[in-house]
Amino acid sequence: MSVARAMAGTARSAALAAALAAGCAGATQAAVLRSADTHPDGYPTVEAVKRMGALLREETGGRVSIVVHHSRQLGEERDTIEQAVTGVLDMTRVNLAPFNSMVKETLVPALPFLFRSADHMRRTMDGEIGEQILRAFLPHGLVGLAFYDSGARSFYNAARPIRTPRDMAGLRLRVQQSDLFVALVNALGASATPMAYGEVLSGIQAGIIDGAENNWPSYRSSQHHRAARYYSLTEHSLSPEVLVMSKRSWDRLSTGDQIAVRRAAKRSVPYMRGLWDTAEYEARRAVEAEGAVVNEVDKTPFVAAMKPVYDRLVTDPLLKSLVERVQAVR
Ligand code: GTR
Repeated sequence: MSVARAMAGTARSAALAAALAAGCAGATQAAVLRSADTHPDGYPTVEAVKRMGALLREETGGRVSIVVHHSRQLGEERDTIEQAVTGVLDMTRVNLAPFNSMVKETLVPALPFLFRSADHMRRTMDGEIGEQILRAFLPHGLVGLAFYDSGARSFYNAARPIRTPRDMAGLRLRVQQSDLFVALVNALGASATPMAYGEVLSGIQAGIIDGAENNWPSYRSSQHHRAARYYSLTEHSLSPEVLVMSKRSWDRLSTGDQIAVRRAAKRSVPYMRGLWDTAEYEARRAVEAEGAVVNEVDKTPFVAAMKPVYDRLVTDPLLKSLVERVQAVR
């Protein structure tokens, strides 16, 4: 690169930095955005939002930063969604499942066996389909900022390995508060119990439920593996995580700061994925070392059992076309 071009590039970046630091619409007060997460400190979603905060502070010359309230300090996911809608909280990182009834588009990426792989999920959520789903939060008082990985969710329970849907008969399994997840579990012959995440461990220990379903890092960090040691690799949903901001908090930011927030959120995604891949691997190794019994599953009958779930929940033309577009992503 010539010296002149390099200098022009530097001048452009300096001008952009100055514009962002000054805030384009005039709001110049320092803002500390409060963000919630159900997971403990160190979990990939928590670390990703911290990274986003560091990037944001850098881009805005220290004017906008983020503090992450992890470990459910601000309540269960449903509570934090409500707080963000009403503007009591600036941001929350949750799974798409608790949004299924509020923002109908969020149902699609949570559908069982829709994504062929984590790569397929990433390509879909990084593209126009992901952007469309992020935009769908706006009429509900939220600004969709980014999707994070959540790996594949599988069933685990205290009673026995699940190899075929027949093994699910009679099991009481906790699901997220989403009609889709209730339908999914009931269609497989088990009995779905919607329950907040923070109540699952004591629910299994007290024998109110037999188990639940989740990805490796959550199975480990929640300690569920100690109470429900049979983990069966159904990998039935790759429902991603989403980071949303309160529209009320968003409106208080200058246009320049809004751009910086969006950019920092997007830039935290590859960082999160790096952490995620390591966390999945390590969580599986750790729970197995601590006695979890893992079994492979022939997914064919599980996939077949999902037909009535699709027939019942994917009736809206918008959702149908989204499903087809996801399937067409190569
Ligand atoms: C985790 C997810 C959380 C929450 C939790 C649950 O995998 O990261 O946001 O949805 O599952 O099952 O409630």
